[in-house]
Formats: sequence, structure tokens, C-alpha cells
Amino acid sequence: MMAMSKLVFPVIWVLFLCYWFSLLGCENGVEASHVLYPHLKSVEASIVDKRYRTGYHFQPPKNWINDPNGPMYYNGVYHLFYQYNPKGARWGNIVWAHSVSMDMINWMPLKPAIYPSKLFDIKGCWSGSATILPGNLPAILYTGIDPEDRQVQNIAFPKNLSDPYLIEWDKPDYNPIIEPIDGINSSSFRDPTTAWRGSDGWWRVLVGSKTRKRGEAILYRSRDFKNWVKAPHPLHSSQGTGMWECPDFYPVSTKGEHGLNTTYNGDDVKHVLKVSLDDKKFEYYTIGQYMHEMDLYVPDRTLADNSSGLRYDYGKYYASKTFFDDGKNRRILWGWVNESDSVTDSETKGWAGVQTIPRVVRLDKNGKQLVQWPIAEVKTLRRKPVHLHHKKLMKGELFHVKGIIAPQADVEVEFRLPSFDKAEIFDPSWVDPQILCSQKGVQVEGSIGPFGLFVLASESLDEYTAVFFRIFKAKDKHVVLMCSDQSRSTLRTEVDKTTYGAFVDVDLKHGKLSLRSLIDRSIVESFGGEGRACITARVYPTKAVGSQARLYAFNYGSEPVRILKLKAWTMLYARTLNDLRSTHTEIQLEQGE
Ligand code: DQQ
Repeated sequence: MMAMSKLVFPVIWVLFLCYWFSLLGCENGVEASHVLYPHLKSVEASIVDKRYRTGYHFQPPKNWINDPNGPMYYNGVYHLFYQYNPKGARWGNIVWAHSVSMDMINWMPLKPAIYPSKLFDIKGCWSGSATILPGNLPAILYTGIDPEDRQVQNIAFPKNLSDPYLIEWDKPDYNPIIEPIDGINSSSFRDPTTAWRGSDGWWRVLVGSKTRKRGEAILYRSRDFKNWVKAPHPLHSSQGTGMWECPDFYPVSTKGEHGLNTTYNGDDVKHVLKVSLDDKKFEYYTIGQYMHEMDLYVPDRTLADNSSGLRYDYGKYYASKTFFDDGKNRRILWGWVNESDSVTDSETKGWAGVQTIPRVVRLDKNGKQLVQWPIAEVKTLRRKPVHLHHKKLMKGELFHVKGIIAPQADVEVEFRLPSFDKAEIFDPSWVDPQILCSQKGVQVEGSIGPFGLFVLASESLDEYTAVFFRIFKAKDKHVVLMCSDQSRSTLRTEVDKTTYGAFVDVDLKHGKLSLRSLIDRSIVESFGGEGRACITARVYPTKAVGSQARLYAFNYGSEPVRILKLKAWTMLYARTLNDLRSTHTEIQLEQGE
């Protein structure tokens, strides 16, 4: 009897609290989910440190966030869901938080859309994706953690389709719709993709998994989106890559810069498969052929299909997801910027993690890689432009870019390079750009480069984040190395200051090379070669904050480099909206964006 009451009492208590919170209506609804799994440990943040909070990146007022989930454009509204811990600044107690926007820059927060409430997700609502079904019905597929800690795939629908914000979501009782049976490891089975429909009328969806060290995108098929059957083989798998989290699979046009609906297939497309490697905590993608009759994806042979493959972003970036924005005919990529700060310090600050500025993603004209560029809407925040033309940067020169609020800025630079004759010789054994950037840091003089930007820099330069290039001469070609060197980004010691690097596959025919950096207090998103390589850094300077932060252009190579043009803007704060309807502004997209 005693044992029985020990079991029953907490359950009654939980049910009572759930009922009570539902009566409250839960303006911030997050609270409701506190009570659903009280056994999970979390620490309530007491201080919400404002100094490093971003001004125009997506970041909730407090607590932990990770993966972007189920982004979609529905009836004129952008929805972003994301993994969120309502109870503190470390991972745990995960729900799907929800915000809506008209432009993906200014957001209106809503209560969490999906949170543990049924047996099939009682221990957590993990990542997933949205699919718009025929009849304009959005469906979310997500991973639930059941009482036995099994990862199962569930479906949810909006409760009220006439609600423009789709605030409430229903989870049918027929969940889970996909279970880890047939030998699937139930703790490595998660993150369903957006589904697509073949010409045979069958829906398809991928779930990330692994068999021993082989990463896999397991394929399921369904006629009715309710009953799903596992295909005899994964859509794709790769030996030695470990667990594939957050797979993403979508077509890209070989003919134009527009995006394509996930279901689209034709002669003028290639497909992209991106996976997030749980073992390495970074992602890679391949471009290849989707052979739909066989439901097989074959990456192009020239591309590495393992952890040395192409990456969306070579910095702090993980668990990304795309969606097709049919309002503007583009494919949008969201990524989670994970922390460089320690868990303890995140808890002191009261928050951890942000989302990148959404990027338009498309196939490069050379068909060999993707190109990314911040959505044009971010330009609505630009103010007080500063322009600079034809400035020659001599060896060792440092140029202070004045007139902007340097900790919250957008900078675009175009460099003109000198003759390549004097470029350093590239050693073919340098295969890892990150290692090369660490070895040839910004203080190591080269010939053409290092040149670039010092962002979030203090006046005395004892703190700065250096985003820069070096150009090498290899047999019959040039090698462009792009680095984001965080080693001096802060005087603090307990922060991750890893230097990141990428090779930029860019045509230097006209001797021009571009760099754009979105600087936002504790984040620097950089785009080299017009978006052919991207590196995101999370930095916590101690001196280069507020009005003390500066922006410099520099050249520490022996050869002069010219700034053809530099444009910089102070960026406004993104707004937190109470109502979307009053704030809709039409934004003209630049050609190609
Ligand atoms: N984050 C989610 C998982 C996913 C991981 C849990 C990736 O669904 O695999 O918060 O960051």
C-alpha cells in the first residue's frame, strides 16, 4: 500500500499541476511543460546577462536553445520552432518553442507548440520538420522520447487552422507513427525530415540513425501520412561517420538561383543530403543524384562522403534545417550556433545558444557546392552607412573603420588582390583548413595575406576576432584559405577559442575576393567569396564590448592588398512583436536573393 501511494501520489500531483496550468492559459505556455517531467534536472537562471545578448539574431529572452525545428512559411507567416529548455540555460526538459514572423528578422514569441504530454513523448520532444500536406494542411513530424527512453517518431497537426499563428498543436492518439523495430537501435533513431511525395503518390521521409559506426538516413514510405513502412534499404548511409542527426534532403536547381519545393524532381535538379555528425558535432553535406525509382541517393563522386566533406559552415554551427519559402521562391537555411562559453557561465548569464540569420541556399554555378547568403530582409536593419573606396593596405597596415556601432554591424568588403606571382606555395599535404588556420594564424606573416577584418576588437588590440584570407599558389590553381581566428577574442580563459578555417572554392579570375561579416555582440557570421565558405564564431570579449568595440581592416601580408570597396552599417535591434498584423512590410529582394 505504502509503495503504491508512493507511485500514485506524484502522478496525481503532476496531473493536478497540468490541469491548473491549463486553466491559467499559460501566456508563456512554457511553464506548463515544467510540470510534465519534474524528474529532469535543471537549474533556473537567476541573472540574464545583457552584455552579450545579440541585437538582431534570433534569441529568446532566457534559457537554453538548440536545433531549429520545423521552419515553414504558411499562409503568409514564417514559423520557427526550436529546441528549448524552459527551465534553464543548459540542455534538458526539451520542448518545441515557437515564434512567428513576417520577415524572419522581427519575431513574435508564442507559447511552446509541442511539449511532453503523452506517453509517446513524455520524456522529451526532440527535433523534427514540417511538411505542408495537400489541402494546405501543415503537419509536424518530430521525435518523442517514450517512457522506455525509446526514440519514436510522432505527428502533430494545428488544432485550429483559422488561427493565423497556429498556436495550438494536437498530437493524435495513433502516435507514434514510426517505431524503432526491425533491429533499429532505439537510442539512435531521430529527427525526421520534411517529407516529399514521389510521382507514384507515396510519401517519403528520412529518419537519422546508425548501425554500429555506419551513419544512415532510414527511409519510410506512406500513402496516407499515417501508416509508414520502412524501405528495404536506407536512402543513403556512410561507413565510419557515426550517428546521423538532423538529416536534411532537398532538391536544388541546376538552371537558376530559385529554390525548389522538397517534392520537386526533374532533369534540372540535383539533390543535397546534409547530416549532423553526433560524434564530431559538426555537419557535412553532399550533392548528388536522387534515383527515385530505386529510392537511392548517390553523392557525386568528386565529393567526400564523410567528415571531411563540404560543410555549410566551418565554425560554431549545428543541427541545421532548410525549408522552401514558396512566397519568395527560395530555400532558406537555419542553423543553431552552439556555445563557446562554459555551461556554468551560460547558467550565470541565463541563456545559451542562438540561431543564425536565415540564409538563402542554392547550388553554385559550378554545380560542385552550395552558396549561402543572408536573407535580404536583414538589410532592413541597416542604418548609417559608411563607405570606403580604393584604399590600399600596405604591409602591416591597420585601418580603423569609424562611424558605425561596431558591436552591432553588417560589413561588406571587396578586396583586389595583387599579382599571384608572389603567393606562398601551397603544400598539398595541407588538407585540413582548420589546422592550417591554426598554424598560420593572423600573426604569421605571409605574402598575399593574412588580410581581412578585426571585428569586436579593443583599441589596444589585446582582444579581437580576426576574419581573414591567405592566398596560396598550387599547381595550376590558387588556393584561398579563409580563417576565423578566435584565439584573442577574449581575455577570459574558460571560453572555447578554437580557430576555424575553410578553403574557398572561388574564381579569382578578376583578382577580386569578397568578405561579409554580420557582427552582433557575441556572434560573428562571416561569408567568404560571396557565400562560398561560411564561418560562424561565438565570442565573449571583455574589453571590446559596447562603445569600446572597434572594427578594423588589416593586411599583415608582405604584398599590398587593395580595398576596392567597403560598406558598413550599424544594425538596428530586431523587434519583439506583440502582433504581426500591424508590422508587415514588403521587402524588395535583390536580384538573386
Ligand atoms: N538535438 C535534439 C535531437 C537531435 C539533437 C535534442 C541535435 O533530436 O538529434 O535536443 O542537436
